[in-house]
Amino acid sequence: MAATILPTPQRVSAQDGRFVLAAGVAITFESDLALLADYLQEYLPQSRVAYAPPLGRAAVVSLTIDRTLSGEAYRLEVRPDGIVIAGGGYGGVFNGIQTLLQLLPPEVYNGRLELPVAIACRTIEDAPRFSYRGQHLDVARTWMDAAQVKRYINLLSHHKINKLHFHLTDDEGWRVFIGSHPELALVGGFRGGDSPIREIYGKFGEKYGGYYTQEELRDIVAYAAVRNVEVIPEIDLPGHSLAIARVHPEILCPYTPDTSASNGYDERNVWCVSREENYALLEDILAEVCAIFPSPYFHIGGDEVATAQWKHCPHCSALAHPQEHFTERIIEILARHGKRPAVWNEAVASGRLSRETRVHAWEGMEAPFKATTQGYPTIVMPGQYFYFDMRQSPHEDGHNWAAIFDAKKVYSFDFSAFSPAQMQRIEGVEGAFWSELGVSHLPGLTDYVDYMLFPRVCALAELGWNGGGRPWEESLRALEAHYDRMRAMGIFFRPMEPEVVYREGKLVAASEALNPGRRLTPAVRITTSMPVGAKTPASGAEQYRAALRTTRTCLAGDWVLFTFAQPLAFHEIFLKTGYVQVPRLCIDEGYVEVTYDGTRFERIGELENGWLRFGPSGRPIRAIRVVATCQDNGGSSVIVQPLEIS
Ligand code: TNX
Repeated sequence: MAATILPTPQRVSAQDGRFVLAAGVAITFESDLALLADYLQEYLPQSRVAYAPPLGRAAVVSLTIDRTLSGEAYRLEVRPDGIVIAGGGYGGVFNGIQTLLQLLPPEVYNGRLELPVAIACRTIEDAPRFSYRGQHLDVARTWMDAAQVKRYINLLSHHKINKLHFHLTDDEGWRVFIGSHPELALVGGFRGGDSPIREIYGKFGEKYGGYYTQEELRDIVAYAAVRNVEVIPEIDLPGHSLAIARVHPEILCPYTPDTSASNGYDERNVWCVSREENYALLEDILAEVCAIFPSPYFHIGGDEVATAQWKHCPHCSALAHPQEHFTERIIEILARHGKRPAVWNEAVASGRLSRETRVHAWEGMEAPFKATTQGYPTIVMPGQYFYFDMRQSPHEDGHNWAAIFDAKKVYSFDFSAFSPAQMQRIEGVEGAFWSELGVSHLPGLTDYVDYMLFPRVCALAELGWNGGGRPWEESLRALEAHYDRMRAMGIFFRPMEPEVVYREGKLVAASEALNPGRRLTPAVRITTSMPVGAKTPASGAEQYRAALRTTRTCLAGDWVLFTFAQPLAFHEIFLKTGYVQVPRLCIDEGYVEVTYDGTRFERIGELENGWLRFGPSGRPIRAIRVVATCQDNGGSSVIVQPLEIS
């Protein structure tokens, strides 16, 4: 089962027996965990939060702290009499809850979970490889309102992502309301129309934009905190500052730019680093933003500074290192407000900035190599693996300057390229979502962002949790088993491209996992002793398309028979009852037989969690029969998946 929890837990040990999660189950908690008890209760609406352990032998899900574990580590025990989630801290308990949700049917994510649910007993001991598992969101180019941002926080948190890098300002918009300078958001939050910021990126002929009030931002922060997500704000400085420069042109270097190519429009977007008043304005801005976000870090940008603007400046041109000069001043301001700086890798190019500075290394593999060698705490995010604004195949939408790649490539990221000393500097990984192209896709809908983020975020989550290195086939299986969960979460995700093969005069498209290059789909008839639902007939499984579902539970002696039209030679057959991702609605106990002559059956193995994977025994087989030995599977039907034959 372990393979289907995403990200993969470190250790899972199966035990005998099962726990039946039934309506009325009590959630008990240690005092610091009240928020999490309420959180879990939202996913288990038929449960009740109990302020004291219930008397007697009532079943409980209990949330506790175990100080011997590290903060985000947890131990999840499913025992016959209840479930215990022990975390090193709040984050650990949260992570344990996410794993528990994944042990339940996907409907747990859309409010349609039906109880009771039987969960096989096991102990999961788990902890993340990296403390920083982040996703960046650019809300400057495409405006996303607070509800959209919260939705992403929630989706990320289900994948144990624990940082949101919130890119709040850029050339195209200023998205945070600053009380001491309201014009920044009121004017600078919009482009086109009567705004001094001209229209761009798929939004033409209308005024476009938006900003967050400080109340909304505090609400986002609190919502994220419940979900173990730290929100790290970014005000991108000293470049990428066109929006604020159009509202306050006096922050630019004092020279008259040549605007003949831009119809008189001043396109300069870099702060003058020599103008003293700029630091007072920045102090006003940063002080307010620091107060909103409790994160110990503040991202101050530093990327892609158009340094030519300083060369034209009578003052800045005299400075040997204008960007460092500026960054050091900003770091001083942040320090006064109790924050440490984070920057894009360009800002530490010379290596002279303090080693307190966290570096987001995006410019190829060289960037994280260099930053870690220099001794900076580093977030690994080279564009060709982590820029989820890149297109996923040549014919899809997205940028392509860093690479064209899908989730498979994200999974393939190889940390062994770093030395042990470098690894010590790596705090974790981050995906980036830059949104220049988002506005062309109905920005009020989240479909485009969903499509670009998922399932690449799933791969990011796996890398951040485990450091990667698993065989692709295993990751793909776990990912495809996760599709139903993403569907239930309402994610408009991009499935992995199917593999297309030419077979028996037809082009056949199939998932790569179901068809690792050599999947067989021999003609088969499926019959069973149990009544089959009209909407879930045997024909779907016979065509290897959909699962069969009965209309009652299984009793001892019930059987399912797969009869092949031709004797079948094979390498491996994966026979699965129950949901793809959880051992529920399966034939809990039973055995599997095959026949070589069509009449005499030989027993070849027992079901485990409703599954059996078996190899050939020399002769082609004519039929497979599964026979139940259990009375009742705790549900109201039995699911039989199409055979996976290679
Ligand atoms: C580079 S990455 C940028 C962004 C763009 C992105 C597009 C970085 C720090 N700067 O401003 O949106 O490329 O992929």
